[in-house]
Amino acid sequence: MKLYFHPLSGHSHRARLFLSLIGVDADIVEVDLAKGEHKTPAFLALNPFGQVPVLDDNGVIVSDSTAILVYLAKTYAEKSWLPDDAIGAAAVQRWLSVASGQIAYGPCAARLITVFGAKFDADEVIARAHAILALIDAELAVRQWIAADHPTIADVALYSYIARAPEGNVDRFQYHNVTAWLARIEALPGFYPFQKTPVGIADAA
Ligand SMILES: N[C@@H](CCC(=O)N[C@@H](CS)C(=O)NCC(=O)O)C(=O)O
Repeated sequence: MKLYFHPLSGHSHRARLFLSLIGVDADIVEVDLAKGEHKTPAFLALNPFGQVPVLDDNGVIVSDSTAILVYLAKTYAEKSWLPDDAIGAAAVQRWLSVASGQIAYGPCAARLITVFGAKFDADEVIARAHAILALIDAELAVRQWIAADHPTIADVALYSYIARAPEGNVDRFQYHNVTAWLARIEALPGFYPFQKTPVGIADAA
């Protein structure tokens, strides 16, 4: 199995974190985004969207971080990571949508400004980040994990960009339930950290 990956990509980190949590080995293939390797014909043949991450499981090609989490959960993980029943699966999907929506347009976008020089309106994306963090903080006031009474791929999908939100000048330290939940994820056996970048506000949790 191969994971096409970039070390500063939170989308890539989600996939790598889950592989590690479920104890599945993969060859990590670093894609040089700065050199445009993700837009070469060879890479576009793997993922026409020209983005990392991409998983190649012995010829089964899966792109998109949350699709990769679903594929890995269904193929290699205990069912608890992605429950089969309608209510449990819908609860997880609810938060995978947030990972691809409000998180991508909030804390992920804020970090793209400071880490990759993206030309977004910082005030706008930081405000979006606070809106979704406040909502998640309220959800976590009444339970330990975001989509169930145990960890699921929804927690994995949300983790990376929330953990590194301060790099995008998003002060997440006021969200105490979020801080406790991040620590619970970091305490899971097999946790794999997301590389830090020395930008944004100090990591003073
Ligand atoms: N929806 C995709 C988004 C992936 C994504 O935005 N990847 C970024 C790196 S974090 C990328 O490859 N950007 C290069 C580009 O879009 O040209 C996913 O969840 O995997």
